[in-house]
Amino acid sequence: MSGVTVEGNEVYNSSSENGAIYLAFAISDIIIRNNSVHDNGLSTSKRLTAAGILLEGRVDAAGVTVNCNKIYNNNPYGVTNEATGLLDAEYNWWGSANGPEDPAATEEEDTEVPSCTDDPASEKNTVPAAQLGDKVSDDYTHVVDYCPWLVEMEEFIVDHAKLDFKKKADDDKVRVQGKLELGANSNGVEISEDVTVTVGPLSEIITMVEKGKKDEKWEYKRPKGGEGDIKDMTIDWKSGKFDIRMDKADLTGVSNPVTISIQIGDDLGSASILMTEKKHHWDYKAK
Ligand SMILES: [Ca+2]
Ligand SMILES: [Ca+2]
Ligand SMILES: [Ca+2]
Repeated sequence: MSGVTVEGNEVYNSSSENGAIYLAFAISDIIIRNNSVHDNGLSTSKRLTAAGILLEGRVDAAGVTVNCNKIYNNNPYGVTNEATGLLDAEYNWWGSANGPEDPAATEEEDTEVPSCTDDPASEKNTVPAAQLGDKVSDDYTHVVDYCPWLVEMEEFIVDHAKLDFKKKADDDKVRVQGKLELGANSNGVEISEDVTVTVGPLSEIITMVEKGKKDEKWEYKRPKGGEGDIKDMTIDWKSGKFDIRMDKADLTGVSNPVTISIQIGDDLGSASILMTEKKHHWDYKAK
């Protein structure tokens, strides 16, 4: 089962003796992204490091990526890499703004992260364990590269959302308006950073440009003839207001409540919105 993308799932309440998501045999080209893997109480009868996501020894760790997932409240481990080599587990939310717990310190330097180094094997999260998220099985030969991790925004509120289901294929429309504010732990945002916008099954990465004075307003406009669902998007940093418009979208498979999120670099704002279902559109207005 190589060449697989595991995306948009909620995985919880597993008591597997391996992993809630378990990768076995010599597989490669596996992308695990935008999933919520949480509250799994794994059995330790077979492995003391059973995990929310576990790579067994034969897997090609370099051929697996685990990014932009929420991995929290998994016991005993959030992510375990039993395979040799480096597992890319950057940009996940670990249930704490301080990142995951990295208990194995053998041969590692006592490096506090972030900022992240280019030597993930030697990184050690030295924040006290009580203030950290899920455990990672990161050691010197079975590396879990978890730095940088996602930091949740202080505020992410959706004021208004509308999904329009059109008859024509790939012509659905989306409008989302709301407010965001970076968290106290954030190291800020840069205009050059990737902005990942997710609305239900739709997810797109864009780069925005400054509009007006520096750090006041960011803007994205789809180029003429350009690809992608997002028609335009603005973030007004003075008021914190954001506005997203999509068209040419395919909302097939959308489920209610709808997850809406904006990720800028390592800063993540996310909300789950229960919408009112009408015949040809879904609506949400904050009270
Ligand atoms: Ca480490
Ligand atoms: Ca890294
Ligand atoms: Ca940042």
